[in-house]
Amino acid sequence: LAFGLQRIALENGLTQAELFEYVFDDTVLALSFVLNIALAGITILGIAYLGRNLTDPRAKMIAISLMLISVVSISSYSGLASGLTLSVIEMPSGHPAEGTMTAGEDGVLTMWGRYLTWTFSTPFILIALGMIAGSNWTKILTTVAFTIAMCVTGLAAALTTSSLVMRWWWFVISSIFFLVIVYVILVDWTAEAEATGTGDLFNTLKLLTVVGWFGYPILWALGVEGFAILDVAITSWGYSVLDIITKYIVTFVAMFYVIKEPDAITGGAEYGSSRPGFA
Ligand code: RET
Repeated sequence: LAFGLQRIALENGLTQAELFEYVFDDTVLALSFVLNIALAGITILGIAYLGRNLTDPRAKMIAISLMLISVVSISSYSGLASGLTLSVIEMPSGHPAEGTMTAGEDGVLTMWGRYLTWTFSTPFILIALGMIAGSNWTKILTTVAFTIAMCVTGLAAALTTSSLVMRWWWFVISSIFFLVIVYVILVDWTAEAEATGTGDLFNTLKLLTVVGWFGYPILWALGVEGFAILDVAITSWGYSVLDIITKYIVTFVAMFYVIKEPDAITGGAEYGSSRPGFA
């Protein structure tokens, strides 16, 4: 994978400096990156401040998981803004964006760094959610494995240039993995949160997460990678707005609750409580 990405990064006609310049020539596009760098930074500092008095190990683990979402995010958006994780990629024959030119090169601007870094950020969202629901590690790690699989196959969909059918085939596989996660959240974790006593908080987080996460494949399909109905800057803003909902808003909603009621999120004994006998 690393070699493949390196080849893509090096072999497209544009240099990193040209990509950097291209992004910052388009103020609207550049702002979609810069805003998220700022919000991720504020979120990291906010969690450090809000969580400074936490003592319960489970509550601390949730806070750290929430912080790591933004740690990955600030790196991800820095990669995009610097041009490091962007490429101009030629679409296969039959694709609606076939023959598009970007900065004098054949191809469309592909932000493949997004799909790559979701691999590292989405697991922390699911760890935090699963722990808030009071779930067990089998289920939490199942969703972690499936989100990694979803993001890597999503990356494959974006980078496949050989055939239009194969691009959409990757999209289908990725979507099936996504549905496994949605199932665990809506069925298992909803019931577990009820039993653990975090049902109210979990329902809010569930709504933000499930609705927000469905936005990503929809945007992929409507954007330049899919049917090319939306242009690059709009697609990028779409992802940036979804990220604000699924990362920073989810983080602060969860964090305020965790510091207010650390006892409530410790869960029952059979749900992996950090306090033996607490049910
Ligand atoms: C792709 C395209 C292939 C099909 C599916 C997708 C889903 C992506 C999702 C991303 C969520 C990202 C988050 C990032 C926050 O850091 C890869 C777009 C199903 C659900 C929450």
